[in-house]
Amino acid sequence: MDQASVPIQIKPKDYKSDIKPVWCPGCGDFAVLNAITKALAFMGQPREDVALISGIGCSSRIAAYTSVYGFHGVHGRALALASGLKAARPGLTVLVAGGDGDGLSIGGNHFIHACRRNMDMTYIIMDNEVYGMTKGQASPTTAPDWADSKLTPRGSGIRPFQPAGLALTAGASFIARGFTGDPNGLAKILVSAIEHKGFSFVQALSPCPTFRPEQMDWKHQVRGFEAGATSDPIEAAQRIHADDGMSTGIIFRREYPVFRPGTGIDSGLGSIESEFTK
Ligand SMILES: Cc1ncc(C[n+]2csc(CCOP(=O)(O)OP(=O)(O)O)c2C)c(N)n1
Ligand code: SF4
Repeated sequence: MDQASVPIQIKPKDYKSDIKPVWCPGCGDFAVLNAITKALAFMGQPREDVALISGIGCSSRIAAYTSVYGFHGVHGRALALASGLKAARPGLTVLVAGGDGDGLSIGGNHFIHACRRNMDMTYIIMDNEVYGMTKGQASPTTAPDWADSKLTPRGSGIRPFQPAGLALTAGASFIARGFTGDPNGLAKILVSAIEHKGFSFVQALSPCPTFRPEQMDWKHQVRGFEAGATSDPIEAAQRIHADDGMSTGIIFRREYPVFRPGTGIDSGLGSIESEFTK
């Protein structure tokens, strides 16, 4: 093998930007950043072939901390941005990341439709069961009796979403849960998610020590799913709902038709476009 054909090894740190994260000490989001960079290095993904799109929130700052293409977008609109990007540049590996508030509250509608649309991208929700950036309000994954917020001093009284169950019902073709206390396990999940053809949803349990200090105990509560991934949605639903939300691993993986804009029903946009280029 001559010198020129030796593949250049890209290291995890090469996927990090020079910007120092402003996350609080102990924030789980550091480990998500590490897991993403490890996964990309393991896959040898050229940086110019990857884009990381995010919304707004502490977790969504992640786009600025990597050296791949990035877009730190609008609250709740990361998936809309990412879908447009994937439509325009189908060859890019598109990663999307943000918080549980960003993805399930203001962005909830985009989430369910992204699941059913099944475009080939990987969506990571960094779930800390709180709005961190706006100083600790209840999110759609917060337990109804969490009463440490001034806005909900007696708890919200609202039952939380189960993100994996929501993704399954909405039609996601890859569903997994990882934990930031196990960044290598999370990186492995991310490799499988990126390799999967279709919409991959990864819920990363990512503690917020500032507004949810009790989450530091998650390391004692998290365990692996006993059974591996299933391709049976009914079995997956049973597993998700029988679980307390603390089991990690790939839950569901199945081949569904992948939506590639422009290859399905003719939207008529092509002929409108050609009018302008005459
Ligand atoms: C349209 C709009 N509405 C509200 C906000 C205020 N806002 C900024 S971040 C945020 C929630 C962040 O929580 P989450 O997405 O869970 O991320 P975290 O900060 O916990 O990582 C909100 C409500 C905003 N920036 N834009
Ligand atoms: S407030 Fe919470 S989510 Fe935001 S950076 Fe600090 S620890 Fe992380």
